[in-house]
Amino acid sequence: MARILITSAIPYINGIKHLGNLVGSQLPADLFARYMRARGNEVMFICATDEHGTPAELAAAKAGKPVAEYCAEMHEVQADLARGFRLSFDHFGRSSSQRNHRLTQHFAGQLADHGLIREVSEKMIFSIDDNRFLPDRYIEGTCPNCGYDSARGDQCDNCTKQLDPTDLINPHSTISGSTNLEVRETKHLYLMQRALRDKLEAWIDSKADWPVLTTSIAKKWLNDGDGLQDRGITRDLHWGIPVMKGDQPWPGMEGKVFYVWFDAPIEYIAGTAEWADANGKQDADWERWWRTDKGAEDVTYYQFMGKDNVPFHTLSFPATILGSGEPWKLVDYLKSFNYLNYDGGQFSTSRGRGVFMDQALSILPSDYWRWWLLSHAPESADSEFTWENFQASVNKDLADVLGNFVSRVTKFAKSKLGETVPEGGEFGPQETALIAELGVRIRDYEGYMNAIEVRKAAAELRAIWVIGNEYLQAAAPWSAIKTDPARAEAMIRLSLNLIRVYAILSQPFIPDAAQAMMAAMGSDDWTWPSDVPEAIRALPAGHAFTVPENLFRKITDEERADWQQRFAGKRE
Ligand code: B3M
Ligand code: ZN
Repeated sequence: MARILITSAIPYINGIKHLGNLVGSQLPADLFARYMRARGNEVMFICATDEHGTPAELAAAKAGKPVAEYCAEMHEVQADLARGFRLSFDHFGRSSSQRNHRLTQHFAGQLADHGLIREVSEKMIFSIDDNRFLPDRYIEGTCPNCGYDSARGDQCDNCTKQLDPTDLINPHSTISGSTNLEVRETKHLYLMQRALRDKLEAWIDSKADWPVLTTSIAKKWLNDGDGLQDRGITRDLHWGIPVMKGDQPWPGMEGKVFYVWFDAPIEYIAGTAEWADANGKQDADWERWWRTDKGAEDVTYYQFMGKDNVPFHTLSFPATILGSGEPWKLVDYLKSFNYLNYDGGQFSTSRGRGVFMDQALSILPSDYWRWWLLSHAPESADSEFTWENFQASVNKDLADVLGNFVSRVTKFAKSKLGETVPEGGEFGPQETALIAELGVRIRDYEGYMNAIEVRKAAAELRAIWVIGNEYLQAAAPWSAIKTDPARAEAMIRLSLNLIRVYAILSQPFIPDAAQAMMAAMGSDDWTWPSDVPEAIRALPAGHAFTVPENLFRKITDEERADWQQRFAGKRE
């Protein structure tokens, strides 16, 4: 039994995530967590909401709520959707937790003690009416280069010129529209990542087995001329983790908070501490997942995220960990994903384009989405959601292949042989061949799952469902029953057992359908079918089963057309 630590990138608090966000981190992480548990390993699976930063403040202001209240509410909304999608987190934490406050302040103190923090004075735009410093992208004005009147403080979208906010003509705050702005001097802390460059490079070089997507991004940032810059880790904001050196005040940093990307990955650790708190455990119980001096030396740590998050997880967060000089666990395997596009364009949160998690669950059960998303995960390249493809996958893979097998077997068995596993007949050459093929395919499936090759694992699982149908078609128990009833009984005994094996194998992808199949087989034995000849005999003759409700329904052409129209843009 191995010990497996799994974290998913933590979703921003400001709004409901779309299916592209889901398939880039939380969903594949859940697939892997479920699989690792099914194989009998000890798993700790952590996610959380990412609650700090300007976007959270602005979203709260837009909702007309104090930011703490907004975050608490949105956390519940996201937790509910996670349950709806059957995401099996051991804990779904909050980056605004006291645990994260203390750990973030602790890491900053450690980094300072190791000489890895320097103070920098900079000039920034302060909005007097908003009573706050404005990040570059919250300042707009006229481009000095092309005259475009909505150029942002960091760049003109019209002529692409890189800008400084002070270059803009007639600058104004995009928060209030106020032009009452002035340049003020402010001090910030910088994490001296450059000083850790060699350590980081050696560490990344030691990860020969990482996906190319992950290492290529890490290397690019490490080696690009100005790739590994020292990073500002503080901000002039009201909402966030107050800047402290451990539990001591940080002179000159009063009223400032840590940058959201500094505290967010620390929440992976804090979230595990929150898990301990929520379950009446001790510090030692979470530390044995994270501290290699306290039991984590035999933990294997996997992270899941979209490609845009890779630099923060291969450089910035490891710089925090390595720079602390303390024995915290570093990631062992980093699985990253490309983007999922939507019907000829991109998902867009601002324009409400595409399907969002709440909408998805309002039209179909989570298994339909889980299956499509995982079997089309954007691994080697970006992939695209289209309604045609979704309809075809659901109708073929789930309804025609898996659903149909379960329904044919159980209905035939019940009507001809009764509602218990039939007794007669030995397995013959056809059954032996099926068992052998199943054995080979399950080994392949395990190989893909262990390697987190999500699409290949889905294709293999589908192939495993297909061979059940092919067997049934070739064996034809409906004919055999007329001439050799004992043969037909043997076929049905095998097929009912196959349904239970399918439930176990499919559970990481489609947990609800797997539960329904297992319940219909009157079993609660989820033992992984490592030994196929044994697994295929687990339900003995005389064991009662029931015919389940239709596992999957088909998507009609009318529904498809309706949904396509409904989700094309502008969320109602
Ligand atoms: N919240 C970005 C995102 O949701 C960010 C991830 C943080 S991971 C520590 O894509
Ligand atoms: Zn311009």
